[in-house]
Amino acid sequence: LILEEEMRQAIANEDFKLYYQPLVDASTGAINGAEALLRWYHAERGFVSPGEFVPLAEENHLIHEIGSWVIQTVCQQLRAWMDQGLPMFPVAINVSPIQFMNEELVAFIEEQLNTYNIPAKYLKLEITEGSLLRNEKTVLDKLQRLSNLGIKIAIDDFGTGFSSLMHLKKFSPDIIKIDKGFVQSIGNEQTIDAAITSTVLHLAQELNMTVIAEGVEEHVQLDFLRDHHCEIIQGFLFSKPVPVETFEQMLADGY
Ligand code: G
Ligand code: G
Ligand code: MN
Ligand code: NA
Repeated sequence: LILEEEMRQAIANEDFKLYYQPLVDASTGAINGAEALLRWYHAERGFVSPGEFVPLAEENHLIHEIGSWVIQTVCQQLRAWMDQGLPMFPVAINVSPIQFMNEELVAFIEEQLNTYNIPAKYLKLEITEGSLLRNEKTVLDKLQRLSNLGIKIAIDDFGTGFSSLMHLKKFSPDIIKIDKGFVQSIGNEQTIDAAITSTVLHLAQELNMTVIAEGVEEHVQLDFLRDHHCEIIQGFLFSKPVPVETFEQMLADGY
């Protein structure tokens, strides 16, 4: 059992790290973005998965503090890359539905962009359909303000939530991340998953939205996605989430 106190300690000790998973241009294989993912290294337990501690942090509301650390750390990292003169690309951050309850969220993000002098187009926010379920009006208002700043919004795990298509109508995201559950079944005789994937790709083209296919592990999936004009892919076929040093090495090696 992870205790709230341990999480507070981890924040204070900076035991949290961000890993980066490359996003790749489906046709060229070049890195054209990254998703920042939290990792917690615990002295006794080893790595604790965010799948385990994020739900707890949402319950005890430490997600506000952890989430702010993620936003600041990504802005700081983007600034370091810009200062190194690297060719730039957007980095995506996962934002919990609980963070949208915070009235300071939009102002905090804007402040961090200003502090590190980061163009808003380099920051993407990934929200889940769950974010759109509660206090709909205030969440939509925050998303609109973020969008007005020039920040791109992605719907994460698309298709696994409740009333996915209704959410597309109420809130037009820039990006749809089709859930890895659908993508992973392509090529494994799960014709319904392939049909859902191609339908989402077609729908997104009609609506002028970008699709990111996550969970791409096999060549047969990549081929299918290319054939259906998916532009961006993410998955173990290309790379797992890696520490920043490894990610920078991949960039330097010309991936
Ligand atoms: O990286 P991994 O596959 O272990 O992620 C498990 C879950 O934790 C995913 O749903 C992912 O979106 C979530 N997660 C990872 N990093 C963050 C983060 O910085 N903030 C939030 N809210 N969720 C995260
Ligand atoms: O919920 P969210 O989409 O934010 O979760 C992102 C997590 O998905 C990443 O942290 C990573 O651990 C996991 N992931 C990314 N690519 C793959 C993949 O190809 N296969 C599997 N099984 N998991 C993946
Ligand atoms: Mn995500
Ligand atoms: Na996802």
